[in-house]
Amino acid sequence: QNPELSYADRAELPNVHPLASKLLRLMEEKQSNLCLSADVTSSEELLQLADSLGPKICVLKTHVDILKDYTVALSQKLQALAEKHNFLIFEDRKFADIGNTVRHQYEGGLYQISSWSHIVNAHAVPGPGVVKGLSAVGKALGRGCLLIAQMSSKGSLATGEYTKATLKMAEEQSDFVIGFICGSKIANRPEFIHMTPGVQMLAGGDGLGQQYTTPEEVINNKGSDVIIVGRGVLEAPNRLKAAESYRKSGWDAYAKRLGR
Ligand code: 5FU
Repeated sequence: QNPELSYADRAELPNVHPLASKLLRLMEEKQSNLCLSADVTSSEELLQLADSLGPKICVLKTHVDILKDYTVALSQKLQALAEKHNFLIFEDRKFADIGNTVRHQYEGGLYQISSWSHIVNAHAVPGPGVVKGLSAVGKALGRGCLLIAQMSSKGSLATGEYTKATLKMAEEQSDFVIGFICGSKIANRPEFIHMTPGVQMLAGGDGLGQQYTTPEEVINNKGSDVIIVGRGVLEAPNRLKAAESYRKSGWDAYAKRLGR
């Protein structure tokens, strides 16, 4: 087993994707492996969250199709906040169609996701064409994609051989795939970034199939790189305090994993 590389070391690897490198570098700078899942339904609240919690996070994850009042101006303001606070934007669109369709869904429609989201994700179920279609739009823009190798929800079918096949798909298109949505580290290539949803301070679930693991378990024991936290922060009485405590837990678990 190789000694564990730091995020900063991984940012400098010769074959790392430029976007992954940028993310790894800003994680080290901000001492944050926290991705906020900003699952709110008003643009104003989304912008307020991005501005107030921006300093604590490495990635802001959005579901723009749950907003009741999406406008182009919102995406421009989000980009400005990403610059201001040095985080990346990840639209959790979960593309899952043939290459030609996802190409249009990524570039066009109401949301024009490729124009503002640094990172998107895709299910592996259609086969490699889904990545080819997204890459046809996003590669020239310097964007990157995460493949959904595992899901946090109970009874997920993304397990075993499916997860392995997803890993292979990523390896074959590593000029656009920067990593995975997964429950634990699945790839040995340190260039890939592992991001894990289903994180709260207390293990448990939500009654609709979501399953929660703790930051310590995800980062230190499962070897993932980024914790994705939604309601753990959003439903806290003080969101800023909650974000800081997730940032600290995630970072402490990383330091422990490195033996620092
Ligand atoms: F791919 C996945 C997954 O496997 N589980 C998830 O929970 C994505 N998610 C997203 O992470 C989900 O759509 C929510 O946006 C977020 C988790 O939110 P929570 O409030 O922390 O449960």
